[in-house]
Amino acid sequence: MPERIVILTGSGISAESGISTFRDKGGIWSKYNVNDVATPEGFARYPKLVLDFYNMRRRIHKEVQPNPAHLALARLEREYPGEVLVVTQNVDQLHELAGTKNLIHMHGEVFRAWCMACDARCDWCDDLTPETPCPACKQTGSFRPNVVWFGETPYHMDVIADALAVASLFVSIGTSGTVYPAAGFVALARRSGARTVEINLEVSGGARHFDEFLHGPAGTEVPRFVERILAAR
Ligand code: BJW
Repeated sequence: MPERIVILTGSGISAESGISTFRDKGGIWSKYNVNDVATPEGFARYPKLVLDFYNMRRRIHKEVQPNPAHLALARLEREYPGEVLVVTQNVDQLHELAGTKNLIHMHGEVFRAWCMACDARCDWCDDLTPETPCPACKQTGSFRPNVVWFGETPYHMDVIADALAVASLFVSIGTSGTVYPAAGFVALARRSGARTVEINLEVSGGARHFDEFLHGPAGTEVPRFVERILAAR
């Protein structure tokens, strides 16, 4: 029976590429009110503020490159004989740029847009304003970044649940374990019999559910961990 690995990544994996995390000192939520910029209610109240926030994020994300942690996960997928699924909470493109193929963006993607009026989704690299019409239905005011805000349902939960139920190894990298449902994945995987490993600068909210902790920067610890898995197979 081939081994199945599920890897959950959070903003910490992209920190060494130059993307801010959310809750660390100086992180995004220390500069922006989460209720204003990351909820449907915030978008209804302050559409320009929210779209400008994501325009700024999109511009930063255009400039960054994958770091050794993203590259190591892509190598793991290429060289590991079993199945490797990366579930990222990140809206950046760094896993794709590194070469990862079996990838789920559970919180959406900043380079895609979604029309809440007609449900069309499309790639989107430019700035958005409240006057930007949806290319499909031409309506304005409902066209927004295709990201998952608080109170909205993350993407592909059924596929993720199936993968967690059969995982033999679950690895969490660079996430604080404070946002659900992602924060609950480790407990689900462990209940299904998976070995659980955390890679982080500090102990996360789900610490008690992990069998092993690798504390250090993802750019150093992930390549080392991948090397170990590939050597042991
Ligand atoms: C390094 C490092 C380095 C740094 N190397 N490591 C009460 C109880 C339970 C749940 C709820 C509740 N009230 C409401 C809820 C639900 C709510 C929730 O979880 N709230 C909590 C805050 C309490 N969740 C939701 O609403 C979600 N939807 C939902 O639950 O729907 C219901 C449903 C569930 C299941 C099935 C079906 C339906 C939606 C959550 C949406 C989150 N959205 C955001 C914004 C996305 C778009 C964008 O990017 O702008 O997602 S918020 C933000 O947090 C973003 C992230 O993906 C997410 C997680 O953050 P992350 O990545 O963990 O970042 P940090 O900053 O927290 O941590 C960084 C970590 O990296 C730290 O640990 C550092 O140590 C580490 N680090 N440098 C290694 N170099």
